Amino acid sequence: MDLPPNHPLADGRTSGSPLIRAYRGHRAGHAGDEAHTLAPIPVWFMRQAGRSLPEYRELRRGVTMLAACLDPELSSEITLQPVRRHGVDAGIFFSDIVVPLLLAGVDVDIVPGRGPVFAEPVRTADDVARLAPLDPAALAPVTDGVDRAVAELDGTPLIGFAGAPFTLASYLVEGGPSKDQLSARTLMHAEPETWQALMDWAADVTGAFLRAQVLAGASAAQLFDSWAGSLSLADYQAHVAPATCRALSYVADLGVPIVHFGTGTGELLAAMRDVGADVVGVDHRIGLDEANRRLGGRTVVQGNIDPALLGAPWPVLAEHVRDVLVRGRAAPAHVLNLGHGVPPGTDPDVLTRIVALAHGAL
Ligand code: 1CP
Repeated sequence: MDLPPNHPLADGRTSGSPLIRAYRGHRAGHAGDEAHTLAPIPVWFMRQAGRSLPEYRELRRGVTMLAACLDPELSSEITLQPVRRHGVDAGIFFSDIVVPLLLAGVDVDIVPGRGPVFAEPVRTADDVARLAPLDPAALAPVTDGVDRAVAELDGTPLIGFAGAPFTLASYLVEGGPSKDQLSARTLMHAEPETWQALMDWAADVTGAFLRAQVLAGASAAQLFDSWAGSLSLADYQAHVAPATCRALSYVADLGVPIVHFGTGTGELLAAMRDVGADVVGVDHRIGLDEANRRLGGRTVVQGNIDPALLGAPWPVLAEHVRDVLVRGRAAPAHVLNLGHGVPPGTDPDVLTRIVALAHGAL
């Protein structure tokens, strides 16, 4: 299927933007010339919308996280806040990976300081059989929020996102955040059929959430498999990759660049590309030059400023960012980002300075 003719990627508003050009493998300037080394690099930050911004904390006063996600006026405004403040090259839609689960009837809450918590963890074949499909009409608050954000963003692309089936399934099985997804990984081996049914359900729900955002105006799609780093490559390929392919198949026909990100995934980078991603997000644990080597030199990379350094003195951080930019030159193209999300205590001015550095103004 083609994108609607008034979609920003179809009508030309975002197709020539630095982010989309980089996601499609183009670099500003030409390899080998001076302009190449000085060329601006597009930049955005995972979790740029949210707790590091005082204007976000102000808007969220008295509104729960999930209520904010389902209020199109709030979700669009929160999406726009970091774009206005930092001049980043993309907005990322303000929502959460558990929103489509909630919309499919799962009893989930986001507990401040903890994260998503489920009233009834999903651990047996019966539990999985009780999971309901997602009614597409339930996604209206999401598409409305995307629509409003895109209308304001003009030529700045919006990134739609969703959680990958493994990360969602690990929350569902554990009942909340966990250190190493032990119960989920046990279920994967103890009851492979139950596991596969859960993964397929999660793929359909999260795939529909991602597709809805793209059709409503997102110019790129990022799949977060934040906790995939707890898996061996063999387990990833046998028990996770097929459902991730299934989730990505929901947007594969739309022609938007697809980014795939996880943490601790140095051993999984090529496998995470091969499920159908155009761009691989890399965390801070390996250099982008090494990531590029592991990806065979043919994949666009995104990353990988260590979030811990956001709290270091500017000269220390600036040197680290320059090192990330230099290593990123090994890849066909590079979008600067963090290795994981913005920590809540980050001084937002530091993020604005990183944008200036990436754009060549510092
Ligand atoms: O009240 C609050 O402000 C709660 C904090 C918060 C926020 C701002 C949560 C709870 N989610 C969000 C928004 C959010 N979640 C975005 C917003 C857009 C942006 O990036 O600017 C995004 C992309 C997510 C995605 C998300 N949610 C991921 C994948 C990215 C990642 O950080 O790895 C994950 C794992 C979640 C689950 C989640 N939601 C919230 C928290 C604290 C967590 C992590 C809990 C855990 O440690 O397992």
